[in-house]
Amino acid sequence: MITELQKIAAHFALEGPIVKIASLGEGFINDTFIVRTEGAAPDYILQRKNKNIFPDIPAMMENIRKVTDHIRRRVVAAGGDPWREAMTVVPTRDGKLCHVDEKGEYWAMTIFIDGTVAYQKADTEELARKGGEGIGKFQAQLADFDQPLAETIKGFHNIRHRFMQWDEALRHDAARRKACLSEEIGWIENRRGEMLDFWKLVEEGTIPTRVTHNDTKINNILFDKQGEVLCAIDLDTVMASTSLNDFGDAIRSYANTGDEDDRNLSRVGLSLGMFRAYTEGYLSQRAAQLCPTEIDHLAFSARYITYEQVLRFLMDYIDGDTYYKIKYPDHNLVRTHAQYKLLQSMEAQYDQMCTIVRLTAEKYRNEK
Ligand code: GN1
Ligand code: MG
Repeated sequence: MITELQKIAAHFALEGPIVKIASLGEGFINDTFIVRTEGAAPDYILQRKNKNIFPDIPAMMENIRKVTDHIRRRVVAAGGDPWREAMTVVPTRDGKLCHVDEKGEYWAMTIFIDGTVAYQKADTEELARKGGEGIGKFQAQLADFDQPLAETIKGFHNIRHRFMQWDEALRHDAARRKACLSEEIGWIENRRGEMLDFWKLVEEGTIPTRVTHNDTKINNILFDKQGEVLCAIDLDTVMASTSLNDFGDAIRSYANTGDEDDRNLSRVGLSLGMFRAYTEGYLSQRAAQLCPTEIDHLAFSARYITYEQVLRFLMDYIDGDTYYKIKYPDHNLVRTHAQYKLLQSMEAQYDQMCTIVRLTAEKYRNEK
């Protein structure tokens, strides 16, 4: 396997000879490796991109290149370190953004940023605040980005599209699991209307479409050893969407007192302290740029994305676990229950969440 990986890595424009390649991380979607090189040359991240999930990987890499180039220019203009505060895509020796191997698998490479820390979970409010600043900064750096971006995954955070997939999944009932899931299916159906009402605001343009990361959980932010944000990573899903989705997805991950797949539901819930901290960090960067309708729906976006995640995990369970990697047979169902518990906790604390957003937005707007 290693020699095969070395052969693949050698297709890219590396600056030094390879010393070692090792597997890295546990993403649900791609396979990730670190390529260590000799001497002063940087190390690299090599990824086999999941072609079942991303139908057009060259277009996805083109998105990533455009966005990271733009961020790099902004970092340089602000006097920052472009090698640490921006991702750098490494092309193949013949100038392509990905390499296709004999088996038809797609590989891509970026420069590995060393001396960094990534967190699976935000343990402190300070960290949540920094993470909010990180995504706020990412969006702010891209506020003047005006190039077209490919839609990497069709309808990714578009609940109307998700309902089409959902209805189809229920019709097929591929794994014959539907009969035992009437309660869980009810959780989805009961909220269909309110989720579509929110999405209509995006469809009609009342909520604007901007450049978004679309997977803003905490482990997609790199911090330096001092705890300062360096940059957002895992840009596979960079697309045009509503900024609110990035906020909501972050809250789903940062403010959960338990794990995404916690079996112990009593651990799962929304921490208002973490919500406040993330909101503070995020709005410190974005309050002046977001329109009033966006601010008004910020708290709802956390419910929207968490609901969507309940739907996606449950739909994958119904489909027979074809999308997310699972570690045990009912992993997707456990994830569904844990995310639903989080959603309920958000619903119960929704008024407080709205108040926090309103007061924080006022504070940062008045500071401007
Ligand atoms: C997937 O692979 P990872 O952990 O970066 C998924 C996200 C989900 C997340 C759930 C392309 O992200 O949308 O929120 O799992 N990414 C894709 O943890 O579907
Ligand atoms: Mg991801």
